Amino acid sequence: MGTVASFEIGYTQYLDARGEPKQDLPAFARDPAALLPLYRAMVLARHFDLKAIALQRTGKIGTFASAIGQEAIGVGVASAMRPEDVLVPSYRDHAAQFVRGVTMTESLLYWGGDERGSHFAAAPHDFPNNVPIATQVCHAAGAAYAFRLRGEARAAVCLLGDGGTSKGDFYEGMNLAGAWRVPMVLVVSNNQWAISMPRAAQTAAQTLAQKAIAAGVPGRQVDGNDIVAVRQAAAQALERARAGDGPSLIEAITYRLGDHTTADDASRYRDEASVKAHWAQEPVLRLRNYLASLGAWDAAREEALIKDCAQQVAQAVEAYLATPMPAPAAMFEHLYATLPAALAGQLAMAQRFAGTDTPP
Ligand SMILES: Cc1ncc(C[n+]2csc(CCOP(=O)(O)OP(=O)(O)O)c2C)c(N)n1
Ligand SMILES: [Mg+2]
Repeated sequence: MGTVASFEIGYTQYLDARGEPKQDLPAFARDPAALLPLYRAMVLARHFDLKAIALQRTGKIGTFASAIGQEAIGVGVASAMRPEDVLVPSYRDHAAQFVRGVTMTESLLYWGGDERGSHFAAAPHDFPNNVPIATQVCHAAGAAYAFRLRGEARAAVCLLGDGGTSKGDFYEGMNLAGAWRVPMVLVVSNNQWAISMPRAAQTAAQTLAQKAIAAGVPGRQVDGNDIVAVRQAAAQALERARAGDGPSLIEAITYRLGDHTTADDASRYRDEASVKAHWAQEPVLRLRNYLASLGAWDAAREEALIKDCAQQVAQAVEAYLATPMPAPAAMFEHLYATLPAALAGQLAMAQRFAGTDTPP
């Protein structure tokens, strides 16, 4: 029997868990001026996460999905994008969104149940948070196809979880992207868990990156806690997309250090020792150690940054809490041109309940 096809999946890491370079670094990673904004963005995302969890605990927002431990993926990917590209995120991708210009106040509005939080003033082309698992891959493939059709040098960057790669929408979106060579970059945040389902139990595939191969799309793995590896892989995939060479998939290996959401208690299904061991791999300290080794970071700068982040987050929370609640009619708006009769009755009831009778 002869071999008719074969493939290899590469893995890239530049900075190891202690922040020491393992191979020659790309130019941006040798330049503290290029790395410092990335570090600041990661620290800000972590501050936001901790505050958002606290806000949920005190009833100020609804359920929240934190990105603690996954900051290098969001910041690395978004920092490689151009403003005209389009981000198609899941619900755990605020680190990427903040780099794109989405405000922390908008994010809090979203998690507080206010749809105005999905109307990003500074990132109007980016898609809103996507909660139905993997459906955003089809949206991204469609957006990327539109860019190709119009001859625009733009890319759709889709963020997805490991569990999402078990869904039909993932395979359908990838297949279309491969067949039509659309400018899509799909980044899989493999945080090892889909709620309580471990990575090993949800697919027999050796890697998630190889799922791209069947669609004729190149797939690779990177250390998702190494921002240099993530950013470099994203930049290369974006260059390919803009050059008309089609889509790519990047599997970023990371670990979900927190609960799935604030509605979850991960201690019920996973071992505390394993979580603790993964804290040694986390991305923020890794970059801080590397910056310190370049002489570009120290305790005083860290202290100043922490103060600045706390202040920025506090201001965002203040603006969120000061935003007047949407009218009850708002939840009926924008879905239909003409409200179906069954919902019209519910709208009338909501307005009676709220003491308003203004039609939407
Ligand atoms: C279509 C669909 N089915 C089920 C769910 C319930 N659900 C919410 S999150 C989740 C797990 C997703 O895991 P993964 O893709 O690895 O992303 P992560 O939450 O780890 O970032 C599931 C099954 C959903 N949101 N949408
Ligand atoms: Mg996951």
